[in-house]
Amino acid sequence: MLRILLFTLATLFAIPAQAELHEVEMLNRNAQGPMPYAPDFLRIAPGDTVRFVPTAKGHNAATIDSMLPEGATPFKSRLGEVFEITLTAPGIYGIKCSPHFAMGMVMLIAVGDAPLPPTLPQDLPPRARQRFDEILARIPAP
Ligand SMILES: [Cu+2]
Repeated sequence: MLRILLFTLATLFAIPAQAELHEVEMLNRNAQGPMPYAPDFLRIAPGDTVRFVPTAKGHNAATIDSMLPEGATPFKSRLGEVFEITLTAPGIYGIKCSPHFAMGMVMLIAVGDAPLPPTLPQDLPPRARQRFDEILARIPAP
């Protein structure tokens, strides 16, 4: 009995926390308005994976250069394809749909307990800035 208990404890401590998979739909419209990611905000653990699903055609997911954490690798998925990315570098990632950036198709991903950005970069299209402002006003601080 003791051996079983010790084995169980050793197994529990040997396995790191299970990395999670988070799904984001890419849509043409929902209650948030046109061209949304759903959800448009995720807070995930370092090592978790985000799967972008093209529920509607013609969308993708790409990092925004001015909203990429230090040490993070930029990415850009192909239009209309399911895309999975594992994020390890902590921080706040701004994500855009390449063809619909100007229409405000953006989302935020917080990896780890990174604080939310106090200001947004200057180079955002007005509608992207507006949607980021809406997201930031809605979500709780870490
Ligand atoms: Cu799009």
